[in-house]
Amino acid sequence: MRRQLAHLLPLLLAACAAPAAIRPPPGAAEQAAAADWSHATTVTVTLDEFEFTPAQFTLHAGQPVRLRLENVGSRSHDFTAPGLFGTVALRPDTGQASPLANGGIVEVPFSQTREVFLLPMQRGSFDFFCGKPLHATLGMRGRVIVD
Ligand SMILES: [Cu+2]
Repeated sequence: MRRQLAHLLPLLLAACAAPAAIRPPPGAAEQAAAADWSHATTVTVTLDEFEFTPAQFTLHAGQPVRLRLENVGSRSHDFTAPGLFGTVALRPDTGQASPLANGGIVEVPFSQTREVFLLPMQRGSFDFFCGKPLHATLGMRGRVIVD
């Protein structure tokens, strides 16, 4: 038994270290390729201690968006939204910066800005929060409505 645990331990540690990747929704690649990204609407969300501004905003299904995440605070924050990112098409050149590979988390170091170009594909209400310890409890949470 002890031997078996020793074999499993590295696997368990690896699973804890890296957030699970999120699969893009069916048809995302085709929608991303067909979208007119040059007409993406810019939506800016600021991250600060300890709030998102705005804490609620609306996106429109089928309309490309440039989501600008500006950290204006003095600590590192993130924008964690696995539910939202699991229902969008990302601009094809997103590559390494894809929040899908990182479990739906966009890290935003302090005084920096991150941009994600996305095309909402599913109407609904999606919660987001900051995953840094206690930040969500202190107020860093919000909601995206896709209509
Ligand atoms: Cu935070």
